[in-house]
Amino acid sequence: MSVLSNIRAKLQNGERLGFDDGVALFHEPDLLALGQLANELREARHGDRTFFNKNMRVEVTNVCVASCLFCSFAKLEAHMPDAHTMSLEEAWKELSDRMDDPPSEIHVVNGLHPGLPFEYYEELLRGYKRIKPDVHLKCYTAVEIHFFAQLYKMSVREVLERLRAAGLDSLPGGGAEIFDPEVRKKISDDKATADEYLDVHRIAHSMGMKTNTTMLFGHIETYEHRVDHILRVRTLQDETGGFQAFIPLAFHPDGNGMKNLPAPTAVDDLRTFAVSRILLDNVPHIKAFWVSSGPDVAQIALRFGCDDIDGTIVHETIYHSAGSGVPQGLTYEHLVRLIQEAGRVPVERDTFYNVVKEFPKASVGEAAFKVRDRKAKKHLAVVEPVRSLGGKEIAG
Ligand code: V47
Repeated sequence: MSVLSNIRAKLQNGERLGFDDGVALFHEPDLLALGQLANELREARHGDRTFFNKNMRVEVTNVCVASCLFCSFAKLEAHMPDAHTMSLEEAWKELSDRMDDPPSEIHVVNGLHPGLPFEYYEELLRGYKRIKPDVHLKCYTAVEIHFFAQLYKMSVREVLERLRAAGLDSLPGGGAEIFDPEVRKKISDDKATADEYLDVHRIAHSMGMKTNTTMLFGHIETYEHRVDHILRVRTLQDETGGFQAFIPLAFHPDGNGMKNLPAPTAVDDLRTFAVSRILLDNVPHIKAFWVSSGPDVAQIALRFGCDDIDGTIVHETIYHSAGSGVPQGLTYEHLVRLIQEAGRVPVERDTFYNVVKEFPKASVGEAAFKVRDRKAKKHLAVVEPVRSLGGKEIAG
């Protein structure tokens, strides 16, 4: 029996996959067969539905006391030339400027700034809720929450309670990196450990908060480390049930302490999405973050286990500092088209996966042709008169 048929048989018998199965899946040479298995599991949960939301990213400060090897975004100290901390007014303006087509979710991720008062973070949330009371605030990673607890001498629960009273709705998944202690020590020594990161999520879940979690892959870790990471997520999820989505993040090497490493390839991205879906039998959503994998790979990922694609994201900077050449945001229409052309049903969701709007499934190619038709008509409406005026041929 091949490795994959063996694993398929285990799943059919309701057996749970273990560490060795996970490693074997990463070594499976037949990428399409691996993707097929992940796709079956994805379709069993979600059919063709593919979720996305209208979100906005804000990074209010890149000042950071941690020195993660993979990070091209953080500047160590506030006086350094590219260090930047937004005033509350600047941060709020990011939302008030977009109130003609507002996001349903704001995702805030920051550096670990040693010099701001805790009230800054509370007031940031209050201000966003004043501007848009129903906006969902998915703010501050578990690493930030752990840092706040240390810096402001509170327990993690107190930090979360105060932030929740100020408007915090859920936690994003950033800061997980790789849980294995040896790898973590090498790439991310001076911030929350894996246990501390997971503990913040455990406490948030116990307070009834939903959270996401991530894995940074494609740097110095091995397949074994990835499996270990995914299984630690699965174990906590067994305990709490509070994770909504798992997001594998492909490492970007530009401008950081691991710049000599190659970025993971598309095949590695797809394999990692697929194995995540297969192993994480208790996390409802596997999210492709198109900023990290690129829109093209994220689109294919929708057939390799992913059922969610993040998001319309206005204003991303972490990946752009690390050399990502993709746009800073995708329009709503672009995302819908990307999902439809993958043969899926686009579903705009809120942060808790309630349906905001469900689109029809387009026949393959239809979505592409529609957009091209519309754009071509617009283009020809401009080009044709110019042609007839000058009588000159226009290139193309
Ligand atoms: O924690 C930083 C990662 C994360 C690099 O919760 C890098 O819905 C690759 O967590 N190459 C922030 N990755 C982004 C994040 C996230 C993204 C989308 C959705 C959600 C969610 C969360 O980005 C950081 C870190 O792990 N990161 N630098 C880099 N050079």
